[in-house]
Amino acid sequence: MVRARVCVTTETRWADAYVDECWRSTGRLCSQTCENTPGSYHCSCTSGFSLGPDGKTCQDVNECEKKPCSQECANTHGSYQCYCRQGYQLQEDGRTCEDIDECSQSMGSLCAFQCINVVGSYKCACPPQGYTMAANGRTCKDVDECVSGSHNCSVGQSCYNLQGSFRCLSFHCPHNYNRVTDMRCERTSCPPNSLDCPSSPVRITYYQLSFQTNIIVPAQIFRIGPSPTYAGDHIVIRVSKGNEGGYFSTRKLNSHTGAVLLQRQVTEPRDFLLDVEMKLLRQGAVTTFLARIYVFITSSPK
Ligand SMILES: [Ca+2]
Ligand SMILES: [Ca+2]
Repeated sequence: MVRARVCVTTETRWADAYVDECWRSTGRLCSQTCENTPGSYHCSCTSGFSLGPDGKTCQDVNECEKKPCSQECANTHGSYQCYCRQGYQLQEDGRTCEDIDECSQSMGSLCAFQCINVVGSYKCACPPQGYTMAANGRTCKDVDECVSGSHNCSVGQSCYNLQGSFRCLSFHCPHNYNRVTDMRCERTSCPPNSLDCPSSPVRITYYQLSFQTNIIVPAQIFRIGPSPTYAGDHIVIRVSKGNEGGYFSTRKLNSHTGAVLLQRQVTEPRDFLLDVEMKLLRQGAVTTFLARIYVFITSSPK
């Protein structure tokens, strides 16, 4: 019995000297981590927290005060999160925001003509001449130079607007023709004994047509026929000038209507001036009419 009592006393003394406050305390001494030390203890906090003035409470550290993010910082309990503004993306370091190259990511769908990457955003551009940016900021619309007055046509010329450009056209009437309207010349009466005059066109009419490159061919682009028509009318049409490349052909739709077709694909913008001659056989007489047709092939709209 005596030996046992001595043993207990010794054990108690040892425990008094090396008491572990962290384990012995019924209440929590530290809000997070308690570390026992010889004769005492101290509290510590995990990353993102700092020990408060009372030496036991851990308080959230507002990391954003040290500005760790290149753009936006949001403090969270025990940590923080970086955010980027629109047009930027967070890098792998979790802090740095870098510009998004919208142009290369969108595969050309953002802008109709040209996409230009800028820091934090992007912008669309139009060809330097002939187009302006539409209100949507994405597509380009043709400038109508003839309406805006930015054309350089002379007083005697007509301005004709095209996608991305314009043309100044002159409509001349040959010397034995009268100008009836801006676009029409009519032959004066033939001098007696003239051989050429009766077979020359009684009327020359100008037309302008415009198409985009690479339209599907064959495409009927023009119709011609007498007006009014009479029973028994018969016409013969041909392209008498301007079809050196064989781009055009004619077709008779019925006895008094002919058509001009674009039969060969035009891949590059170019201008044509076609003379389409129609001979009308009516009551035994032949009369010639001439349609002088400007055909403008423009590049596809941007
Ligand atoms: Ca950008
Ligand atoms: Ca134009």
